[in-house]
Amino acid sequence: MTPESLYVSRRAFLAGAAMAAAGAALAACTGGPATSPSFCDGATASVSHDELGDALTSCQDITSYNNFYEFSYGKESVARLAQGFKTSPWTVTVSGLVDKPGRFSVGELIQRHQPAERVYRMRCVEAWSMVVPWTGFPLAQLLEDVQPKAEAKFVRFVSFYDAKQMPGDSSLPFPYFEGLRLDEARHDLTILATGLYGKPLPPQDGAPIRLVVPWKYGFKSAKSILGIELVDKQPTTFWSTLAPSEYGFYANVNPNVDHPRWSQASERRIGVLERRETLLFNGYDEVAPLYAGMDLAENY
Ligand SMILES: Nc1nc2c(c(=O)[nH]1)N[C@H]1C(S)=C(S)[C@@H](COP(=O)(O)O)O[C@H]1N2
Ligand SMILES: [Mo]
Repeated sequence: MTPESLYVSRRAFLAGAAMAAAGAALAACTGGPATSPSFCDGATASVSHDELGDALTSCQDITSYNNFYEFSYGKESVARLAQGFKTSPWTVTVSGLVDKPGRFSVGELIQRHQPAERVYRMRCVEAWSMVVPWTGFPLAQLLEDVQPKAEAKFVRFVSFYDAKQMPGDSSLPFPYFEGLRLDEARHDLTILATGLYGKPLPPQDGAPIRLVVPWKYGFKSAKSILGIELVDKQPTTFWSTLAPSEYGFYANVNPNVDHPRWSQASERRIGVLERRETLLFNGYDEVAPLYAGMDLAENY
């Protein structure tokens, strides 16, 4: 080796080590190793900030720090374990108390409802949050198509489950199930998301179609939905079945109602150092009329 090649390679080595250290520090504070960069190559959003002035969370963080228990308890391993998840073909069944039940392929739903960008804050009950540029369409549009009967008062959502493809803890009561009051489901903020950062959803974020209810804790936003059912009684939910004292049906983001294990007064925005105060309804004040006269501590 010539002195120059030694010098150059040593310099490259040092630069590489510095990069690796910086990368490790970044991973430590944002919660994990990056996913395959390919999904985020060419990721696009029309804005860099939400309407409150908060920066979008990076594509890398949104796709590598995930709660999806069908795959794993470990947020940082979901992306890897979900890589081969088969999400096509995929049909969503809408049934129950409706005049026009139907089965819709995700392709048909996209054709008919023309998903558009919706930048929403996403607040997990574990007190971390993100700002995500989803692509989606109002659930209200799909409900309009199936025509709920007068007796329909709630909407139930059921996720996909296949133990062969999903190596998470099979003693949990999968498939994951969730619910909304019909008026919540019809609110314009409630969307079915089919993409993020301008691309079809990656498996770890709930491909090919997931619910997003931005004023509620993240666990309400069921991923990889197969079934939507209109019912007359308040449905049970995955988390309130597992731990009724910890997770209620409403799960509205509320700084004044603590979870037994997590104060909800403040939150950690992924990729941002300082904690921030939690906002009532996650800052979506327009949903307040849905809960007029309701005790939000009792209806947690
Ligand atoms: N089917 C299913 N949906 C789910 C979950 C899950 O484990 N399984 N986790 C929920 C929780 S706790 C959160 S915080 C969000 C996380 O969504 P994200 O990984 O896209 O940020 O998904 C929700 N939807
Ligand atoms: Mo969550």
